[in-house]
Amino acid sequence: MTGPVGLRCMLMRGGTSKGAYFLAADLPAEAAVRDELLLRVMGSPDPRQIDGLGGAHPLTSKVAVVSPSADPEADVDYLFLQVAVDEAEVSDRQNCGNLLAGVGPFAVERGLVRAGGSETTVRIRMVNSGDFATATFPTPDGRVDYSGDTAISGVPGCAAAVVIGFPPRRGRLLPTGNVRDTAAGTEVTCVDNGMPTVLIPAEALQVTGREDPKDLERNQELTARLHEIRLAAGHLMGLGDVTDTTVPKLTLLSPPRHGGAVTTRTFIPARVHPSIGVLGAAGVAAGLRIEGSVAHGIAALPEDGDRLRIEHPSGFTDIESSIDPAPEDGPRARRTAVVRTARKIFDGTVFPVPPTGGRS
Ligand code: NQM
Repeated sequence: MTGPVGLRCMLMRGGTSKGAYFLAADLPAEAAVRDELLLRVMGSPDPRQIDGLGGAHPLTSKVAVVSPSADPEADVDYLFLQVAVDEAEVSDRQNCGNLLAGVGPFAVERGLVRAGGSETTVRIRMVNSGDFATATFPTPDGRVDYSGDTAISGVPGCAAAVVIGFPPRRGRLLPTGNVRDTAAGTEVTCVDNGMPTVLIPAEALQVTGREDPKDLERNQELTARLHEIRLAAGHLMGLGDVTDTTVPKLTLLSPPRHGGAVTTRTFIPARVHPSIGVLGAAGVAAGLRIEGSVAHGIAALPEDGDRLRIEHPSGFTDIESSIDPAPEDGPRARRTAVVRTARKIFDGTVFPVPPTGGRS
């Protein structure tokens, strides 16, 4: 009998998600070999992920792979991998702005970046999209301090703030080139501010947009219609056949109920997000600001300033967002900033299910 082979791994909550963080050097270099190993680390495919680290939901079945960056504009590279729960699939086709919140602290913990005084800013290249971000967090005494009094909706208790900033994006905010498109007979706005997202007025689908996520997931007529819209929008957005991919996401919009700018329910894309993703929120915020988008007549934009409040099932996300409305080839995101928190849960060695499935 041979002993199990372990891997160095840190489990962290990043924003409202949870994932396994690895140094790229601790994983196989070849993507197919790495992904097969990560399935065994997370316990997929299995609806309960009972034999691995995964938490039986897309938001707790995530992996961040971090390495020193060769890009002079970044300290570290961050590759996000979505590990499917009940399918043997690992995808690099989407980003994750929530796990992003843990990347800076992880880089300091692993010695990739030196803590710089009472707080540290880490410059991050998001490998999935080529976008950049900065993350600033407290590092008194040269160590990451996760404790603080910042609360974010969807996470009990408080922790230290991780301030995330996104510089102007090179990509177009409107991937179809249109402010509105018709997808499977429904008028939508397709937006990409780091996460391809289809904005849909909830009213157009005969729902209020205030429903409980579980009720929306159970509504078969609604989910069938959303599936059609997503397939059509995927083609319009240049993403090809999106049947088996996790992007684009779909966000239902309805008027705000608690003084914010808009109420949202986001399909990611099968499950309904218990809150909203960071880049998902960035897309909604930008979409709200685009003249003529489907958000008009639904959203209540603040009179001034970049900050707006996106309401979602577990509370709200405040996000700062500004756009350049009229370059020649359509609006672009100027700047986006959001506050998250992150926490180291465990640091150690993970033992993946053996390749034999445990048979000797
Ligand atoms: O949009 C969920 C999450 C996300 C992604 C998803 C995210 C983002 O909440 O930036 O963070 O849309 O699959 O982790």
